[in-house]
Amino acid sequence: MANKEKVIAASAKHPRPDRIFSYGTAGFRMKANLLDSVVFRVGLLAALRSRKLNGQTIGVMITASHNPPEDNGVKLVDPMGEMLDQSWETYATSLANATSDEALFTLYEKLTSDLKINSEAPARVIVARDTRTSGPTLVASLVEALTATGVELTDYKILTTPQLHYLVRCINTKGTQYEYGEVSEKGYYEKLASAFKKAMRSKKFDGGVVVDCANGVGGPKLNELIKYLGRGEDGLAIKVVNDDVLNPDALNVQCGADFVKTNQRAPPSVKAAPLERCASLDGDADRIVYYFTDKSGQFHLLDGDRIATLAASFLADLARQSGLSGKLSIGVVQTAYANGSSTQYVTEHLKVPVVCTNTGVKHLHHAATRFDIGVYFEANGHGTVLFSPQAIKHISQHEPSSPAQADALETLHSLTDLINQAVGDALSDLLLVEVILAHKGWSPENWLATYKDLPNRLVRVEVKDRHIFKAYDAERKLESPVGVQSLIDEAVGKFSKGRSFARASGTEDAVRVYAEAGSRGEAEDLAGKVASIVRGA
Ligand code: G16
Repeated sequence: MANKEKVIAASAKHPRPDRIFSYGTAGFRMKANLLDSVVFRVGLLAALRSRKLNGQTIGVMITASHNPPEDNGVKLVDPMGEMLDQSWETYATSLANATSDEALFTLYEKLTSDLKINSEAPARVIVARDTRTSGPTLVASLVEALTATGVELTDYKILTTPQLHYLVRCINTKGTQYEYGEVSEKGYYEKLASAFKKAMRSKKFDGGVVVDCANGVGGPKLNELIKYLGRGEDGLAIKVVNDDVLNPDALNVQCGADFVKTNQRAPPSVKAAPLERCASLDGDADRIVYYFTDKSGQFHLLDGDRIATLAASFLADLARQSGLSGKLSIGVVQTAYANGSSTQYVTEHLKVPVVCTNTGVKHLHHAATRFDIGVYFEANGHGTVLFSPQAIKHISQHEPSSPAQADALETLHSLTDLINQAVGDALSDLLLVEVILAHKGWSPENWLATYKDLPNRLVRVEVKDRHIFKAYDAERKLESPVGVQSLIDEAVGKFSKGRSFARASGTEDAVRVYAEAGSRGEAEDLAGKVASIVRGA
């Protein structure tokens, strides 16, 4: 039984502001000065979660990813490195909203008994944070909750979100048949670098890649990774830009994956030659988008949909070439934001099934586990590829019947190590894209030519109360406010190849509107019309 006095006294130092909190798309996100009590209470939940799982290590990541520098956030990572089990999100929300320190402790005890948690079981938590200035104070709040509840804590200081997920998975699989890697940041770099070199073998890169790190944690971590990749004559030349983590106000400002995806243009700070490959990470390095300008100076975005289609086609080819295609089911998971042309390309050209889920990697990840090779990416660049235990077994045990089969199998095998199996990881995805382009001998223009995106527009609409917007059908339709969906349907009906939806963001205080149509002008027009329907509601 937790020490009542200790928990209540510690909680009293972290008073809850007068507002309602909810565990959103990626945990709790808001202005950092509102988060103190939330992080303390997340510490209590982490203690419960670890004890419920008999002392398996739970991760806590303090980050607000793509959000502005003054925001912060907190999310929990489950033992295999995946997002917190969704059934526990409601407990997180209830703890965050408990009205007094006593009520908080009563709820903590109620959860202990309702969830049949052995309060004598050990509890272990690891924590990391991004580069925001509010991070250390929030970690201190977490530590107080963990100390009051007798949890063993390791603070990994500054890491990318995917590095924390990696460590959680490594710790919990150590000594088992699913051992994932060495439990250290160095182990992470070594694993990626060794898989990258194996995947490349004699293949050559055509030029280098410019990587915009959003002035976030991805900058120093990519610089570190580069040391492990080596830069022999045939190595990949990575030019790192926007890696200023000393100026906290620069984070995600006029740069980063979200800026590029939303504005459909390169950050002004990224200077690249025509046809040079460019990529942008987000503030905690779990998203990546590619882009380039052509010889006429026109900008072209190669977003998460493009990475998904590139990866799916490459993996399907490798499965075929290694003689495993009959044994491995391949699928792609997308959200409503996926460009209609990408979905059509996957189903009609690649002949691979597509599943559509709600926004949030937790939803996509879950759906991807249903395939032997599950490729999941959000259009915003957040995603990865999951290999089922069955797939890993087939890939490891298959006897190739020709040198070509052996070659394909070796590449496939190296990709199971190169691709982060815990969560979408911008650094791992960067290397994956580079490997695929090198194998295919493709320029970004070849990649772009695989299909033609429908012109689209993403708009952020600020409303009084975004919570009144309730979506269904993988967030492609609104059930409330009543009547809004029929207005949207009516607007969409007036455009050729029109498609649009509105949904409340789970990370920002806004409603997002997505629209695509036959021409750029029509997509803009449709987005504007749906945005005003949302404002009117
Ligand atoms: C988070 C989630 C993503 C989601 C994004 C936007 O990304 O991890 O899955 O796509 O928020 O979500 P929403 O539209 O609900 O605001 P990140 O990179 O900010 O952690």
